[in-house]
Amino acid sequence: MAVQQIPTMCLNCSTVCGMIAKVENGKILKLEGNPKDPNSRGKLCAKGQAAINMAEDPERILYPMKRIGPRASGQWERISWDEAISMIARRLRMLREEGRPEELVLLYGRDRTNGFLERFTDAFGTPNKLGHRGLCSLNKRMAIKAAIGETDWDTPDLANTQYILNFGSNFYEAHQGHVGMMQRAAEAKRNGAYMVTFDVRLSNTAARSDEWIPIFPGTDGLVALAMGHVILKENLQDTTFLNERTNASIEEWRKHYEMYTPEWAERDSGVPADKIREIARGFAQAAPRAATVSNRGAHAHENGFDNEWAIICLNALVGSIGKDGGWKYTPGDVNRSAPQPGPLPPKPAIRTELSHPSAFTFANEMYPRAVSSTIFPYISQRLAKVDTLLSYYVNAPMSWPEGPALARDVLLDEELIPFHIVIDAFYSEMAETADLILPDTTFLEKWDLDARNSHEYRAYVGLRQPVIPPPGECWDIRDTFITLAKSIDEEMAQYFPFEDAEHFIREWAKAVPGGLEYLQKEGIWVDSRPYEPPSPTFRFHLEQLGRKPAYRPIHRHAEMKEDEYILTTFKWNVHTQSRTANQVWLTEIVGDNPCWIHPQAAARHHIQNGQLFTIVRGESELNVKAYVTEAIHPRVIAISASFGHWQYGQTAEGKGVNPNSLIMGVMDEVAGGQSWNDTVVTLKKE
Ligand SMILES: Nc1nc2c(c(=O)[nH]1)N[C@H]1C(S)=C(S)[C@@H](COP(=O)(O)OP(=O)(O)OC[C@H]3O[C@@H](n4cnc5c(=O)[nH]c(N)nc54)[C@H](O)[C@@H]3O)O[C@H]1N2
Ligand SMILES: Nc1nc2c(c(=O)[nH]1)N[C@H]1C(S)=C(S)[C@@H](COP(=O)(O)OP(=O)(O)OC[C@H]3O[C@@H](n4cnc5c(=O)[nH]c(N)nc54)[C@H](O)[C@@H]3O)O[C@H]1N2
Ligand code: SF4
Ligand SMILES: [Mo]
Repeated sequence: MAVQQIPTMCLNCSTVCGMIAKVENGKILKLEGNPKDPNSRGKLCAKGQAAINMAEDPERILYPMKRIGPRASGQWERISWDEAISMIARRLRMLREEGRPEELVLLYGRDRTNGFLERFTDAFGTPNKLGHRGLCSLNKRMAIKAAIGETDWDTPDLANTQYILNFGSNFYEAHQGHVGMMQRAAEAKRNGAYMVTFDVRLSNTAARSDEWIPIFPGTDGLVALAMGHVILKENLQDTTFLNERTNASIEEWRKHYEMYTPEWAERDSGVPADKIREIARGFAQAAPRAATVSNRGAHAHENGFDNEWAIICLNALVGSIGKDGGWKYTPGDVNRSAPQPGPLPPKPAIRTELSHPSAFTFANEMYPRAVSSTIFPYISQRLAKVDTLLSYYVNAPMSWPEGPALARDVLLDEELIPFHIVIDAFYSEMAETADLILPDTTFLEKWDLDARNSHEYRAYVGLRQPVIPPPGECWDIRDTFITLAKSIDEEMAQYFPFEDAEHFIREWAKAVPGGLEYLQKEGIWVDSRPYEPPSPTFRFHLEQLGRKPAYRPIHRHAEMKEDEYILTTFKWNVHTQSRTANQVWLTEIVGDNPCWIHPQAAARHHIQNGQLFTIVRGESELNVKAYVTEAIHPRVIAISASFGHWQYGQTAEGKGVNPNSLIMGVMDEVAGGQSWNDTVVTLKKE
């Protein structure tokens, strides 16, 4: 049989690059980029290419399994899908009949089913659909919402810019869409663009910048405010934009920035005042071809919302918002170009402490159901009542703050969580804690429509389709939910009038010219019309908060002693969250996560490169291997995500450490996003 070329979309991370699978006799020979993808333009990263390892993983879950020993004892019995579905349907029907649908809680990760999970929870009547958002980009999205009223990612026009001012984004390795961003930034640099990166580490993005500026954690917002101060002091602002396109006058802007002097910023951030002046001038002079890029380095802090908001304001100050080469916004939700097939269930009216935590009224109003890292602390404090936890594509014991301790303890407690269903493709640390495991297809065996915010500023829709048949009895998640909904009751079934996943996608794809046939052949449909950019009034003053972006110092940092350090965490270019550690080709490139430590700190504690030492935070301790390097701020130590699995398969097991045992669950009090980069620790050498 000839080699088939089947287009699909990668999901080895949530950048979702267009992909072409070369398949022969049901076996993938190679995965390549799809040149029709407007963002990735035919390129895949190493993780995309290694996804063959994921599909062919010999340790995949192949059948539904029921627990027969205590939780996490690893004792399972294979059952049939019929038995699994009727067991779940019985339990869920009971919750609905007894009028407590909210006791079904869905927890999910970076799944990209684009609305289908919500269809199920809405139809069921539970508002408790909690995702990764609170761990991930919540502070950033809330700031974008504050500034321009939208919640998706910003899409700076990197290809046409002259100045890239990067606060804590590692977009040569991670961000959301590095394959597209890196290409455009490299193009801009070839055309003479200047690039400055603030990062506590010399990331690969910092290394490819004209300047790397090591900054003290959590002070990016202060530096941005000080840059604004310089721009206004030296009259470098776009007065027309400020007066006509923002909800404050130039006088109000000036008044607000008056106190944020570069000298103050230098004291807290360690960035010299003159350097702040120089960058502010360079950025303003390049405007409107000047844009900020920012991500978790700037906003995954307890003051992250304000940091991000202050950074976005720099673009308003120089009038680069919506301009070619400036800071732009495009919606990334595929449902905007291709609405889901109906009938759609109504949104549940009920609110719970999980769906709308009362400590986060502003977040609930701006971005409902996005604060999610509350789930384990709230369940353990009995602020939330759960009967059934349904987990999909998420590995909380690995990836959540205090995951190996708090999340795992809660998951093992049958009183707190009486019934736990895990839908996974692998025996993860989450699956380990389940009562029932349902085998999912990997993304190379499943259906979806997907898209991201477009770097070409044109709407597009891509198809994810099975390129190989699923092994064993793995089911596409849509088949699982369609079958389940029909088994629960008539009322639920009415919102799932589809025979199977393929039928659903065929209906959905009718929203695209040429429908499913076109997408199956080309992989991606690109709208020929350029995207109409929104031009909302830029909000510098936010009514709901009654204030403008501010600097909120992090007290636990201000009070740090000399022998204390800030533990930070980051992502490798060749790994994704908790999902790639069992992919052999990737672990051959990076198969460990030693702790980055500056030579000054290492010398102080008599730690040598490659030696073991202990990181201590309260009662928690973690033994790590030192990677002594000048490529990190002297007051910071850094451990990457993705390692330290105790399940997940033989390749993953025993590799590296999990920093989340040390990282506490602390949220930005305004926006509710987890502060990943603020944990204060001490070091111990035996
Ligand atoms: N230390 C540290 N921790 C972090 C971060 C960090 O930078 N450092 N980043 C945070 C961020 S930004 C995020 S978004 C979260 C994400 O954290 P996770 O919840 O880990 O993210 P996901 O990658 O969505 O979920 C991965 C899990 O889904 C399961 N899985 C993998 N493939 C499949 C599949 O084909 N089907 C199904 N059903 N399941 C599958 C596996 O159990 C895998 O472990 O992590 C956060 N945690
Ligand atoms: N390769 C890869 N790509 C991914 C993912 C992945 O797991 N792997 N996950 C995807 C997801 S879910 C997300 S949310 C994005 C995240 O994308 P990014 O936010 O770009 O990545 P991170 O590594 O979380 O954090 C970025 C940088 O912040 C730095 N940093 C820490 N503290 C500070 C600080 O106080 N100030 C500054 N300026 N920098 C600081 C870290 O050293 C790190 O280099 O990536 C997405 N893409
Ligand atoms: S960035 Fe890499 S892993 Fe992520 S979707 Fe694109 S090719 Fe796949
Ligand atoms: Mo994320």
